[in-house]
Amino acid sequence: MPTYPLEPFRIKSVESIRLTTRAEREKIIADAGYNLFKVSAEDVYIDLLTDSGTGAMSDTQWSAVMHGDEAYAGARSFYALKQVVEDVTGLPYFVPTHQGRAAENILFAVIVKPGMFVPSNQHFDTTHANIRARGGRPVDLVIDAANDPALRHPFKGNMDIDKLERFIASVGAEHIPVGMTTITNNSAGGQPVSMENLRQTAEVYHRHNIPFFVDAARFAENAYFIQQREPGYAHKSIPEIVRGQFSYADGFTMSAKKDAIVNIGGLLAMRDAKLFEQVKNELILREGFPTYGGLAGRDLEALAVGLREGMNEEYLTYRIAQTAYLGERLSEAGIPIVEPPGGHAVYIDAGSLLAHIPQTEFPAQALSVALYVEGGIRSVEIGSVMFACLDPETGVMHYPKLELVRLAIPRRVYTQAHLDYVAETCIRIKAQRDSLHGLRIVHEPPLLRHFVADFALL
Ligand code: P70
Repeated sequence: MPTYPLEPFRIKSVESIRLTTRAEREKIIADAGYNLFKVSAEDVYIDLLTDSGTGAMSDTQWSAVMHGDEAYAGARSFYALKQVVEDVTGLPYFVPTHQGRAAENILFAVIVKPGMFVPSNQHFDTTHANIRARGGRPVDLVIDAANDPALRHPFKGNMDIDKLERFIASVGAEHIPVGMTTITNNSAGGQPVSMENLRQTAEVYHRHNIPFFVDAARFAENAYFIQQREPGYAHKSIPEIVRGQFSYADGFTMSAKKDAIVNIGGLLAMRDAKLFEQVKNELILREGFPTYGGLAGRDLEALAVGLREGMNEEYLTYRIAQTAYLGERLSEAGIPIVEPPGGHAVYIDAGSLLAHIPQTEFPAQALSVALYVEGGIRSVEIGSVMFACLDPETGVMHYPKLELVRLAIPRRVYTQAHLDYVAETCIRIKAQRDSLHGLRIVHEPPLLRHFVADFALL
């Protein structure tokens, strides 16, 4: 039996949750067009839709909120955040944004022109869509191991350096305004990227004069995996490893709603002073004055505290072990998951669990609907609903390699009993998996369809 880690905190404030009946849930999900994003949070018992903005802030963060300086320009809270961003990342220029996708929007608005390519290990959904929204082409060059859910690899999020070299040679560096890497890789299991791989990726980009930006949403969890798994890092502190990760980057986008444990916030940072000028102009147009971005002064304060708290080693030890606990409970019951369990989430390999449902009928969506009906658990599909897309040039539909259901664990929110309930619900679904059917889409928008599409059961 896997062991549950000891929590390095106690609970000061609680929020009620309610378990509905199965009959209620069947009606709720049908009314929501079988799309979990359209279900009211009140009708969800355990909400594993996302680890984004759903964490429990600490008493230190809540007290920082009261110190928020709401001045339009030059607020004290901005300077508090500036100090922390410089200390934690070492990058000299940054702007706050209201969340990660706003940072992406500003960066790509300034540097991506139609027809250009932006390679990464693997872009997540909003990054993918923001590149496409500017007429650019996102390209994923993760190592092949990432596409084999059962394979255990310590750094399954790594960029494939040979693929990257070949890709740059084939399209020409002049058509690549920026190269990226996502830490950890959220599209395929929340898997980490090694320090060595970050170094090599930076070396390749820089040899071709391509600026290297990190998508740093889960920078602290990635650093913890480096400490635990990469030779030479066991005795280094998390802040040292974090600085090391950022030392290779020319900039980063960050959704601070993840590892910085705030309910709203993002960052866009860079080393280049000229780029910073362009970014500030775009920011003023879209988000707000550069000392607040799209945030209130109190949000800046909570973020300044959260950036450091997210790197606390006792917290990270608990956090990663909590995810591993859920992953191990599922694997020992024979439920296929992306191995090893990732940082922020356990990803069920729905393509293999529901092998009787073809990719065109969305097996991972079918599983996420079943989790809701069976147990009031909300998960998210990371498969063809999220990532299948029509190639605008060839008219051919591209399907992702994996059909996953992600159980994302909000930070400092759920207990062992909650996760045991999740595991037991998954086990009951496995026992009746042959009775599950696929779905078809009855309505969808052109970009980021998973958020709003309607489905019908087949
Ligand atoms: C998630 C959320 C957001 C994200 C990310 C990476 C690596 C940028 C962003 C955008 C999105 C989501 C997905 C499914 C359900 C709910 C929410 N990821 N880069 O849960 O940041 O959301 O702040 O604009 O993971 O993984 P932001």
